[in-house]
Amino acid sequence: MTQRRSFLKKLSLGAISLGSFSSIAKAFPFRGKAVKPIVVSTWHHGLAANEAAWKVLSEGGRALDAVESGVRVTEADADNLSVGIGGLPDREGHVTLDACIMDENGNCGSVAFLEGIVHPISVARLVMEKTPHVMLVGEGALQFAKEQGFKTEKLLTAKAEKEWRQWLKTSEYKPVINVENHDTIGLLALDEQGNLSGACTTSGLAYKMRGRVGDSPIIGAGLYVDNEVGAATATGLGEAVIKVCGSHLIVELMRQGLSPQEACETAIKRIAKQKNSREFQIGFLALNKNGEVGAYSLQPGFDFAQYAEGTNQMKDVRSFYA
Ligand code: SD4
Repeated sequence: MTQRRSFLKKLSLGAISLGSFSSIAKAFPFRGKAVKPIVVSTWHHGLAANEAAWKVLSEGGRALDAVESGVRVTEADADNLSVGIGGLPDREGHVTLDACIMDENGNCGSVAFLEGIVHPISVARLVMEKTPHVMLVGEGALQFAKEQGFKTEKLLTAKAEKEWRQWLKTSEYKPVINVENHDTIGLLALDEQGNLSGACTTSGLAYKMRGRVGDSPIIGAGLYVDNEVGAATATGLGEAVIKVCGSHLIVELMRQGLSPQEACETAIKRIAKQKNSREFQIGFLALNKNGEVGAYSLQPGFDFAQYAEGTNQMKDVRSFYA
């Protein structure tokens, strides 16, 4: 065979496999009536966040508004030690916040290493809507927030400061499974119109190094939304999630025909191959375009809140390790 003919043959084989891929995409298994609206969010504080999101959705509102309203409840909760105003600080005593948001059109916005602002999710939304960028960090994010009229506040609450001073006595840096990691909120919603959006917000790992950013504000890691397919979000040790582009991975697996549950399990199994995977926690939560939900974690202890068909309830999650 001449070189040219073999090249053409390869091309046509490529076309066949591309063709079959697109037929998989077309046959994308959304069977039956979609469950909508629906909102799901990580951990127990998700119940209160879901209430606010559901209010928007049940009035026919947009998923994007629902996800922002939902996680703002958690950000404003001073008792929550890992999101917003109540967040535990880094090892130097600074509370630094990370958040991102993504809408049904693939637009997204993110802030990281932001200090002095209670609602990083709303700053992230404005990064999405008012700037040509996706992500602003640190000083620049703060400057933008101030320009947009956000008030700055001291974020270290008395409760968080007390915990930090206690930690300083040993300064032992060891994120504890389901203890220091148990409060990031990732919230996904499907609205009445069938559109998906997601939001994720956190103060990150307690006693992290100054400047450390986790997965939560990274589009594709802590959160990803593709309105043709589904959405996913992550909680736990951000470094491990970033290494596999966790949320994007789950959405792409769903695109290939996996259910949200199968996609979360596949992503967790990949993380389980990482070094020391018995010593940290990861939880994934996914929602597809049809309102089907999946969740899976590395270690036991992860749960999520689901509001659908008028009921807001906690759901237990199975884990890879016993
Ligand atoms: C981080 N993923 O900064 C976040 C922490 C977290 O529940 O999820 N806590 O790595």
